[in-house]
Amino acid sequence: MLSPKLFFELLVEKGIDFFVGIPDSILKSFCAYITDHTSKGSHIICANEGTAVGLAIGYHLATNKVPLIYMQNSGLGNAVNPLLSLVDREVYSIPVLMVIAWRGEPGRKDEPQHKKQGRVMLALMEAMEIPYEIITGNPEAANNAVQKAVSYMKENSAPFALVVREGAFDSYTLKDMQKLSFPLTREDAIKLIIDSLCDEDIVISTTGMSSREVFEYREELNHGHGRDFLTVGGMGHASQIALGIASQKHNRKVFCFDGDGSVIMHMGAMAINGVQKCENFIHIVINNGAHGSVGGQPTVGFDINFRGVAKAVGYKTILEAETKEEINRSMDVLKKSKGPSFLEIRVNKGHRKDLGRPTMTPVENKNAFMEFLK
Ligand SMILES: Cc1ncc(C[n+]2csc(CCOP(=O)(O)OP(=O)(O)O)c2C)c(N)n1
Repeated sequence: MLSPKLFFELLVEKGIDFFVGIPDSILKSFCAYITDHTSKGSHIICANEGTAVGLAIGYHLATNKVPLIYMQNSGLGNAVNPLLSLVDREVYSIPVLMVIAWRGEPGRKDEPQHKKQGRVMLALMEAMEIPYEIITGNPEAANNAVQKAVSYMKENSAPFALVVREGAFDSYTLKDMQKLSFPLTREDAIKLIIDSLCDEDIVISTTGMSSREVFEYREELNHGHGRDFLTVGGMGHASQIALGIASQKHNRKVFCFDGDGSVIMHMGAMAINGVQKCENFIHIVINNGAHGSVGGQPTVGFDINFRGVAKAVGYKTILEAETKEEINRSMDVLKKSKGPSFLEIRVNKGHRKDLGRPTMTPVENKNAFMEFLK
């Protein structure tokens, strides 16, 4: 296996010492190593993979050096536009080194939302005419791949990708882990909210552990799974899915369980949520200040004022909670008030080690959910 330290040093040796991206579980150890071994200004965890490309372009323009952009392959979609319409050789011809985690690689077990993306991943790179090497965990091969990437970028002033296989990196645990002391975890908060919902209430949950926790709690309660739409992929889009439903089902309350990282990823959605004035739309952001589902890398969730944003864009009822009592009180208010409403719940990082995964397929989930909406 490849040591994150060795890989990091290989890059730095070649003058690549500016890192931007969005964390991912396959790159967990590499991301953690970067976080622990770079100064604040040389590692920026971005809003989404597209904005990461923007930052990388700016860095190159200012320094004439090659930036590194890391991402999960599901984030490639966010990055395609700036890659093809700015970075590309036929436009500004910017050398950037992409490190892309290969979820859903054919032949490996993975979740439904990763399978297609994993299968078409290399074809996508080829269609974009971005050359790549695969990082398997063999240190010598990694060295050669980095060497090849650097030579290519130098000669062509164009992007190159290193596609990282699951299990390629040795484990490295984030040292710079911010300790939080909120009374609840995300799962505690989710359970309290679900306990206070009525039978007809609609739930849209965000990508990652949130949806898995919703699924497990419904299982435990014997509620079936029709009341929830699990946004298993498409990180950052849960609130717009919720808004789309709320705008058509005026007599049902629609609760979106969002994450800080997910909201930040497509924060513009909040502006649309605020301005649409859907009275039955309730946006609950469970803020743990981290990309908790993929290794706990920080977000700017505790550095920004989510409630201030909600107010500025026109949400009507805006609440915050940390304790069980505050959540219960907030839910009582939300049930009575006219939306769009916003509740921020601050929680600790972390999840149960034995947390399962949805046992229904996405299509089964969709069918049960559409039946519930009727
Ligand atoms: C476009 C895209 N980029 C990256 C990922 C990988 N990913 C899955 S969950 C997650 C973190 C979500 O963070 P947040 O919304 O704060 O929720 P938390 O996991 O902390 O509960 C990330 C980065 C993804 N699924 N899709």
